[in-house]
Amino acid sequence: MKKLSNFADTRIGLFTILVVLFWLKTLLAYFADFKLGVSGIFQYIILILNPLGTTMLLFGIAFYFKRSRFFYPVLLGIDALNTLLLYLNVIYFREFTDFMTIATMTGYSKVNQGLSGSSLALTNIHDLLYWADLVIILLLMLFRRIHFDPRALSTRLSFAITSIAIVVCGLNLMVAEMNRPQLLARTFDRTYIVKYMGVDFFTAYDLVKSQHINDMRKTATPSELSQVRKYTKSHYAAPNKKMYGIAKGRNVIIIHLESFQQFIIDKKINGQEVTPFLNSLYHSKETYAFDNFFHQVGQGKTSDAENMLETSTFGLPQGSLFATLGSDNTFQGAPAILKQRGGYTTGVFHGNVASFWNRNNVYKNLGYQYFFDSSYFDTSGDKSTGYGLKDKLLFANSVKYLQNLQQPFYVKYLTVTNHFPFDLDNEDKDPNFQTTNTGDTTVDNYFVTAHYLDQSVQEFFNYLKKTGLYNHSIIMIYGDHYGISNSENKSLASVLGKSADTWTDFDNAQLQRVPMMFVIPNAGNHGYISHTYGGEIDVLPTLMHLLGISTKRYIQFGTDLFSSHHDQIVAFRNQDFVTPHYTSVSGTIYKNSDGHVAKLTKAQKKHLKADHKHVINELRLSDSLNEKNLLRFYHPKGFKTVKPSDYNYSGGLKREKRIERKLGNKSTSLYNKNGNKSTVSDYQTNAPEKNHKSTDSNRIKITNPDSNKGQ
Ligand code: GP9
Ligand code: MN
Repeated sequence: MKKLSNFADTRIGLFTILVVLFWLKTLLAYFADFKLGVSGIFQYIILILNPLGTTMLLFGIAFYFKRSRFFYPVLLGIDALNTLLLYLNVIYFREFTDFMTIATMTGYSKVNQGLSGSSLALTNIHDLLYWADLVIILLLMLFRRIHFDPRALSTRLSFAITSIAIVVCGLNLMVAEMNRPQLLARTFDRTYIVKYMGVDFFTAYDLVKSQHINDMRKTATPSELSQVRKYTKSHYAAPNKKMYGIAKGRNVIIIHLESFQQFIIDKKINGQEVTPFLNSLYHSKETYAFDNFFHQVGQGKTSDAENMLETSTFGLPQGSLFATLGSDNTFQGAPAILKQRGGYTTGVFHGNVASFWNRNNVYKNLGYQYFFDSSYFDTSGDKSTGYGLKDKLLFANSVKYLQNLQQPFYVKYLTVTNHFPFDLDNEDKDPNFQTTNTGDTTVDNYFVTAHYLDQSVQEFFNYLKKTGLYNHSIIMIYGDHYGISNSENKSLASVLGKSADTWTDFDNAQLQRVPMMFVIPNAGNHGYISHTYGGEIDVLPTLMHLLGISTKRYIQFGTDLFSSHHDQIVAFRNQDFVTPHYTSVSGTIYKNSDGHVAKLTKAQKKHLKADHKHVINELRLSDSLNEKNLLRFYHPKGFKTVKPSDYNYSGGLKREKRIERKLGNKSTSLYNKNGNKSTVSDYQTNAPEKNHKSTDSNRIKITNPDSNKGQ
């Protein structure tokens, strides 16, 4: 004890004690308060070590204050402020299962998630531990048990401490990026950054990012908006009269096929179709399908696809628009427009945590009324894989929420099981399906999870048919992006009847096709497979026109796929592009018909140059719109600006039932239309986990907050 107090009497000693105590407090937060979804020994090691670097760096600032009367207050002041930051995050996390951004702290965020009075009710007895060390140290100083050390550390030594701290932070970042490549570039989830780098690092990172965004936005002017508007106006494609309104008033059911590429459609392996059900839809007369439809995502992957599909603006050149701008951006997207113009009720079903891709905030800005995330489902035991609830269970367990939604509804199902690394428990594998044997497990597994996804969709369709929802709906099915990355495409070559030796960038680009189908039952059976070239940016105007809602007044970068004026130049996020005849990859032009580098005439060259310019221009204008948040200056006729504070995703089912009661016999929910009888028993799934007892351990860690969100 004596030794310890002697130690505390030196500056370096007190510094060390405070660093260790703060480290322990952070670990307390990590293990008792935050749910970080840590899995594997490696992640635990990173988690335990990550507070050290930043704490040393911050507390070490005090050493540059040589005089005692500055050194001690600065050291304790930094400790107190850092404790406050940690503690506010603890409270915030208890309420929102998320971390505080600079925008939320400064009240700048449009999503009203400041700490409210009720947050005080979220305090816990162990919270005392966050403050106890500071109080004790202060008391010991007051009672002169800890003496002030007049000997300052030399500047050189202070600098050495700072340098060591920076090296520790650097190592931390390196190890984190090894375990989770592109952690910072993509910002999947704030939880991930805290898990790998700690709260201080996250806050500093967020500060830099928000500063950058603020700078861009401050200088934005309405005249920049008019440039964008001029472009989208001139680019507008009037609807095809034959298609306009053919799905008017119907429910919209969107099925997002995770990582699903077009080449799986109609693919046979060992004589067996990989996705027999989706194939049958693809060829059905009820379906309008597109076989030259490309994904256009950047680093934001799923979230970029969601953004394009629902706002018809591009994702960002770097990172995910949802994650970086989505908390504050003004959107004029599908959920709000359909609600305002078609009386739609809007919702999302997704078996992952709400914070992934910042959806918990973005959906409010999009105007989504319901978000059934993993907290609404039992994801325990073998019910989930890496990204959440298995697809069969997501569909099956969603209907208890779906059936109480007022019709027409606009709902989106985000599947997850067919996601890299395409792991599936043996119990979910179809014993009759034999996959490829390429020697590349990613490729071989991909077909297995795709097969599983196909069955999941089929089970859901059976339910839709059984309950009659089918005939009153338009079901839109699409793949969000590639599942097999370019680096693995060569393993795929033989499966596609090609050779790995002659594989080129052209082949990579062609593989970016994803399915796009509009299933419109009971509407004349005029469906067909269209060869029109298009991409995710084109979906919103296409869908709106099918629903009989004109798009002329909105700022949308895509054009209706059915329109004779549709723009068939498909831009990729990196400025490569595909047209019906040519494919441009890093400046090289390939001819689609034979895949060879094109020999172009002068006139063709000129034409393709113009196409490239067009691509650069639309991406630039879309970036300007989103980065500067220009839609805040745009007020299309009749559009009421979305107020995110109107939305709260807890207690969804209760809310649905309250609305049903209020509407009485005017209620249009399936449940009420079905004579107030649940349709849950109409759902048939062969998912083996369905009746498994829930276990307390989430085998694959996805956070399932024991919040009040469930019904
Ligand atoms: C996670 C899921 C996957 O919630 O949407 O996102 P991805 O990794 O495909 O972008
Ligand atoms: Mn995805």
